[in-house]
Amino acid sequence: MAKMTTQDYIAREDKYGAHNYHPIPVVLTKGKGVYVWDVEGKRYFDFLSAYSAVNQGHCHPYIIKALTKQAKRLTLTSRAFYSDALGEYEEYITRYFGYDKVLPMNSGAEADETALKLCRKWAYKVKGIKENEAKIVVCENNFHGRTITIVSMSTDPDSYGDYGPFTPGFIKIPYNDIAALEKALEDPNVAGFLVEPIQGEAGVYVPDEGYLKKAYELCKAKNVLFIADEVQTGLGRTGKKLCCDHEGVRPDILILGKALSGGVMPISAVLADDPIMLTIKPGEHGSTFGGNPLACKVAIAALEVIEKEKLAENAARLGEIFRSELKKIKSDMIEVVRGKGLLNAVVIKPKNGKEAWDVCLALKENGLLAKPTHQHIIRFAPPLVITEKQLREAIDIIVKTFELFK
Ligand code: IF1
Repeated sequence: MAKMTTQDYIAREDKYGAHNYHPIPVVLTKGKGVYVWDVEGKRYFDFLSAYSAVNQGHCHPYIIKALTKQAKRLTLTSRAFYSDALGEYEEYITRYFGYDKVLPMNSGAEADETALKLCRKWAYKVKGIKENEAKIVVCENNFHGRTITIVSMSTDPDSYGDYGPFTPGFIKIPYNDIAALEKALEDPNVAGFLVEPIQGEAGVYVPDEGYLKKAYELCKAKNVLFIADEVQTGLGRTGKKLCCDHEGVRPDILILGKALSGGVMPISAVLADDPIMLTIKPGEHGSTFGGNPLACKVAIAALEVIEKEKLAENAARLGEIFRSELKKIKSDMIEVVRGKGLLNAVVIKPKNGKEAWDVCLALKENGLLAKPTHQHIIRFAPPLVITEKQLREAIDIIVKTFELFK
């Protein structure tokens, strides 16, 4: 049979797969570190990192070793029984982030859902809010996942359109707006404030210096839980272990996902101290794969890599270089460059009918993969293992590509 081409692979996916994505037309078959290869053998810099799930680089050998070793021993017991791996992981991750306990889940959305349930349970059992009256404050332009309750919090019609009726109990306020939060917290039924320390999907919106700290203090003053969704911003991505660390904020509930597995399988987690975590009793929450032995060993390895290879420090240093080099580019298509650590974005001003999508297609031709979000914003987020030499090569590709749109 003739070798399949890129078009053949795309046509097959189109025929048999749901059309819930519109990918950049490249078919990947191999990944290693900061590079991915397509089926034609072409190598690319991966500047999306699976939306920050492969902070440790593609197929990191240390993580793959942990995966393959455990995969031959025991992958899943369910929580009907104990396993030797779960307690080891629970102790490791709670010490790593400084919390009493962890509730292990699989996808980021499941972790966000778990955090919402924890917050409501705490509202009724501890804060004393009347049953079914608890409210949670969220920010406009948020992204926390794709379940019906999570899109009930969304202000993006692409996320919530035609998925009603929606889960009640959410108050939406502008992001990075302390006055709006202060006003919302006057409602005595508010139990929690769920926020992304940087809004990723919205286009890498970095809030004002001090926003997270002030927000945290307002929540504490009103006995409201500060819930940080660090699924995308956590695990070294913004130049610190957690993005909240930039402001010394310790969330009451911490939500992790994506790079918690180094991109080898879905692993997410919710961390909290006993007064919150122990409000959920046996049989009141769970999941078949949550805390499976394979995930436990993979997550320990993924976290070890972040520490041992100083990925947060690398992200902080190289992020500065990235933003300063991109700000030098003379292009009337570049409106603004913003970000923190190696979570960055460029806002594109359309020109002669060309927009962010066209720039991404040209970047692909030049050997770098990135994808627009919200039409005009290109997110640049390479694996945190990238070296300065590789980063400068990638910057050269970006500079060269914008030259094409002069
Ligand atoms: C898609 C976005 C990024 C997240 C935050 C929870 C989740 C995500 C802050 C849910 C997931 C992913 C989902 C993926 C694309 C990607 C994405 F554009 F959708 F929003 F990264 F910005 N909290 N984000 O960013 O985690 O259930 O996906 O494991 O749905 O297209 P998940």
